[in-house]
Amino acid sequence: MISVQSEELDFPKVEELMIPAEKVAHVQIGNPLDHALLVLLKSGYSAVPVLDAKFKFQGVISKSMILEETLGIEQFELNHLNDMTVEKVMDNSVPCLQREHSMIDALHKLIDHPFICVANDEGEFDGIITRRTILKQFSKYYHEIWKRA
Ligand code: 4BW
Repeated sequence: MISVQSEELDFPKVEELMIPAEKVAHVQIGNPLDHALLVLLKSGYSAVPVLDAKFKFQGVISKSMILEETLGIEQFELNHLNDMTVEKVMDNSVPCLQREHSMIDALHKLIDHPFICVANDEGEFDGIITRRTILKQFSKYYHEIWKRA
């Protein structure tokens, strides 16, 4: 059994681990769904942040949310995609973090979400923190602690 004092671990802040806004694929709240689907397919991500025209964080949209919306009674009705906007299908109840939060705050939220958006006091989008980053960080700690034991 390895024991470690929590004060021995210096957990980084979200701002040290996040992917900055300029490297994050996103869509705008007023975009038609066909555009959003194109962004998701081209970027290769299953979900991306939704921003408004002032770059404020509004929610998250995923491929499955869009496909679910196009599912008619018997078939996918893809021709309806340009009649609807991102706002209609996005999830606006997802949590958000600020740059000053600790990695542990991110860890708790990343249990239920693959990524968490980071925004400032005014709600302006700063970037995302992903499950991959946190797992990599914990793997690093684990090996450091193991070496010290
Ligand atoms: O294009 C990719 N490059 C790399 N290096 N890894 C990728 C890429 N696409 C997917 N992955 C891997 C990552 O490990 O597959 C995981 C799941 O991807 P997802 O969810 O289902 O598209 C990735 O895990 P992650 O890095 O922890 O990312 C979690 C989620 O965060 C992704 C995606 O929804 C979002 N995301 C990550 N980087 C993003 C992004 N969204 C927009 N822009 C980015 N740059």
